[in-house]
Amino acid sequence: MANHLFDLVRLFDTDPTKTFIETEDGTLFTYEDLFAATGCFANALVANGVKPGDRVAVQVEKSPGAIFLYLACVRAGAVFLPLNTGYTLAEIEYFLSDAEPAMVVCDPSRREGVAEVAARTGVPAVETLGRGKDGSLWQKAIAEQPVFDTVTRGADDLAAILYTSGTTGRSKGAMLTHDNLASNALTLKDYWHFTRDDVLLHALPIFHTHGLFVATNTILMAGATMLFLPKFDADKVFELLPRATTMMGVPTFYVRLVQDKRLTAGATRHMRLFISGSAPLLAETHRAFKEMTGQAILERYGMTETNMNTSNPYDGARVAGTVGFPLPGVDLRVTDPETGTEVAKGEIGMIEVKGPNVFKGYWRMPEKTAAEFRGDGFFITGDLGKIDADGYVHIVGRGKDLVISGGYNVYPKEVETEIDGMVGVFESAVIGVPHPDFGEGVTAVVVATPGTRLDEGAILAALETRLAKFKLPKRVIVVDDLPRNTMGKVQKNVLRETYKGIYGG
Ligand code: MCA
Ligand code: AMP
Repeated sequence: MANHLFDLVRLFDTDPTKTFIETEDGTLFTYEDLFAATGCFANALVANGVKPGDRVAVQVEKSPGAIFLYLACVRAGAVFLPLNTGYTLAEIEYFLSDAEPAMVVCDPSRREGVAEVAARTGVPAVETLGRGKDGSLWQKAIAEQPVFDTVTRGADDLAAILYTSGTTGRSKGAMLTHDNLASNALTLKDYWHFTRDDVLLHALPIFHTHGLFVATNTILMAGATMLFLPKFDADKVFELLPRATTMMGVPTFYVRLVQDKRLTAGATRHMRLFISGSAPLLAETHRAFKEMTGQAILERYGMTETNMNTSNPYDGARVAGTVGFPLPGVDLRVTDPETGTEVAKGEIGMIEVKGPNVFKGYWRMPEKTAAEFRGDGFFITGDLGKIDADGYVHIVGRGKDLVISGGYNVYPKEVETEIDGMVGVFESAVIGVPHPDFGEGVTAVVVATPGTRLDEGAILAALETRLAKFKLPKRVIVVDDLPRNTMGKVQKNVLRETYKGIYGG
């Protein structure tokens, strides 16, 4: 039967013993293993109540099993809903109540807490999946047959929901269809010249677009191999690099690599491609990498809602500080944010995109969805940019109040809401300022209520139970008052200027 996305993964028919994933300890999973394991997992999902269209929420450590679970959801016609492993139970509770999944899968160590949240939010099934073949879902999958009648799914059916925070209010679930994922992966495979001979050094997390769709789906389409590291670790990267042909990373990966003496032309000569995205790659990092290795990092630009929109060319100049050209099939324009009219070439405005890569809308939020699309179907990204005379897209800023720290998005509003709710806090403003490792460092500027003394450590300790670690401010600065304009609005640009040097570099 036809399954729009899974039908594109064909290698288990033609070259079943080809390695799909090799883990750190040298364990190999072939394309044949992928087919069998996804069949077993899909049978286990169905046997435990998952029906086509149901959401399956997954907060597990990075492992081949987690990838098999993603593909099993695709095969079973379910909607995969991955969650950052850093999210606290308080954060998980919102996702479960909003998405109403039929099953939540968590790490065995978190079972107790997640089961309580699942009970409160009415999620009927709780399963666990560990890094090895441990956890209740693995056990159930092992007991199942690998033969599974893959469920029919069309181009427009949902394959995944990825939550992305909003500048106001709660996180929104971006609904991604089979064709959103399939079309983008096929485009990237061709644009970046991925073939079966490629070996991707995979050190990204797999609960976001970058590590899951850009990396894994592209590899699947090419029938190539991934060397799977649990996380970015420079020692391990240098150990595995000789066996890789390509690597994808967020700018922090490259910032760390250029500080390492092991990064040389010799160590990277066999590599055909280094790709960066998720946050701006500083031109100085691009130049340093080129000087040390002779290789020009290829920078591309995307969003959870849109997959990848633009890329520097494979052949041709990869220009530092730009994100390249719109990908084939993607329409990109720059408009006046107020009126929506296209601005002249070279002028700065709002980046808008349209194409098969663009999501179907936010889960159960028709008004929010409508507000972010123009009448002619273009999606308003919230990124400010321009197109230069040679056609390269530059991202020059953000029209949205967002901090990107080490490739993770942090919405100031969410952190401010938590801080403002604390006893003794009058108000707060959360900003991003330059950070030598993470690109931007989340920073809180806080005003105490009269007669109260605030303590940085106490604020951080209280936040820790509520928010994932990457969202925690690297510094909390207590001030007497916040700068405001004549309209009474907090001037975050003034704060960013005042504190721009606090992390050095
Ligand atoms: C870890 N910490 C962080 C971050 N990561 N703090 C702020 N920002 C972060 N990104 C915390 C840790 O909890 C720890 O806290 C302290 O900082 C230092 O940790 P360290 O060991 O240095 O960090 P790490 O474990 O090496 O992680 C850094 C990392 C990682 C490798 C950059 O964050 C990462 O893999 N980021 C990739 C994110 C990503 O894949 N984004 C793609 C989103 P403590 O010391 O208190 O314990 S998809 C997307 O954006 C779109 C679609 C796109 O275009 O791709
Ligand atoms: P996310 O919500 O995690 O999908 O993050 C998407 C946002 O990351 C985009 O809207 C951009 O602001 C930012 N982004 C992704 N890639 C790049 C890049 N190469 N340069 C600058 N910003 C980027």
